[in-house]
Amino acid sequence: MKELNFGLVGYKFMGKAHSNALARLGMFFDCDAVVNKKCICGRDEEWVAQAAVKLGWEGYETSWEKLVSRKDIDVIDITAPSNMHKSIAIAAAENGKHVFCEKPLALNLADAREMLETVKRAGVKHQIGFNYRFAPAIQLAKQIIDAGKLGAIRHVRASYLQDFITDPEFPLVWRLQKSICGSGSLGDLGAHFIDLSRFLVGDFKSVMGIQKTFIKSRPLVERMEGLTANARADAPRGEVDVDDGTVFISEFENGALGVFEATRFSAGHKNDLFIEVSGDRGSVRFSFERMNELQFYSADDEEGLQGFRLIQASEGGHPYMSHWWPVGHVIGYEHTFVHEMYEFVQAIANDTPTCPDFSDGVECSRIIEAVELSAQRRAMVDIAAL
Ligand code: SOE
Repeated sequence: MKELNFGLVGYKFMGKAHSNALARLGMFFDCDAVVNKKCICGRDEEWVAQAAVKLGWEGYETSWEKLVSRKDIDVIDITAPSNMHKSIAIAAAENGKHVFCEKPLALNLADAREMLETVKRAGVKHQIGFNYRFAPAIQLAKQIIDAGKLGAIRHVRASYLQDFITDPEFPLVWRLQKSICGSGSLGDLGAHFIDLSRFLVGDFKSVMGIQKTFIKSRPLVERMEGLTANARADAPRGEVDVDDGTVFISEFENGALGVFEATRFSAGHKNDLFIEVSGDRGSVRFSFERMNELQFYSADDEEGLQGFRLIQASEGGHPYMSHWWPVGHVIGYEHTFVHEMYEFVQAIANDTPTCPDFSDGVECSRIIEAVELSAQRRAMVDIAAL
């Protein structure tokens, strides 16, 4: 059987999620290629050496340039901060490696487009980490919509709410610095519901948004792990130059209307991704905090018995579930990463298209940039103009 040697760049939050996904793949899925966790890469030798052992990688590198040029590596998986995506992805593709890249694809639309052009020219497979597409309940929502059960789609409403930076003394982590992350709550959180909306409903036509930075300066960070971080008591402060919160409205190519909210200032909401799609014959509702469930309303149900029904979307032959536990044994956040990796590995092994690929990353960056532009101009922006 074909073997695929992976090289992973990054070993923190997303590095862990991807390492776990690759480790679970062979255990639970019958893939058409064997995945080898060949080499993990990070700048700090002490930390990356520890990560290699803990996350189960055969070896490590401290230079991504070296990693992407290694002959024994077939796939480069990028989980480093966003400002690293472009150089690594382009170098990887030019070295003939298939590329998986975390979202958002790049710091801006121009860079995202350059990445797409490069992977296409190189003829390598490319995929972007919109992991929430791979929750079985979202896949079920897609099946329901594609089967026409909602009728004509009229509305999308989505929000992604977190609260990890509400404390003004929370440090200036890389997610709050434009030169490293490109965009704040919109690019980090909004990217997910922009992608889900495109997946479920179709392309955006126009957008109009407002963005706000509530806390404009924060102490410089000493250490960060996942979404927690600390700063020294006497730490100097730096400027926050991305949005803490963004709201926007949109029109879709199919005529539907959208309402969206991304923020890290919604106290009490830890990782609350919500999306609802309404048509003239029904609605579907998904909340990540109850990710094994999908709510579905159908106007075709018998009169007097109509109402939202709660579907346990991790039963009944729902997408991906037959690979896991006996019926009724629910799954979690980390499984979405296993599912996306499964699709990526199968696409490489069988030379079939990947999805979502870098063109979906470009489309997402296009909408992010359109929302930013509209917030600056205080006006509606047509997506076609970008
Ligand atoms: C941080 O806000 C973050 O980890 C995002 O970067 C992820 O994409 C999201 O899934 C969870 O929150």
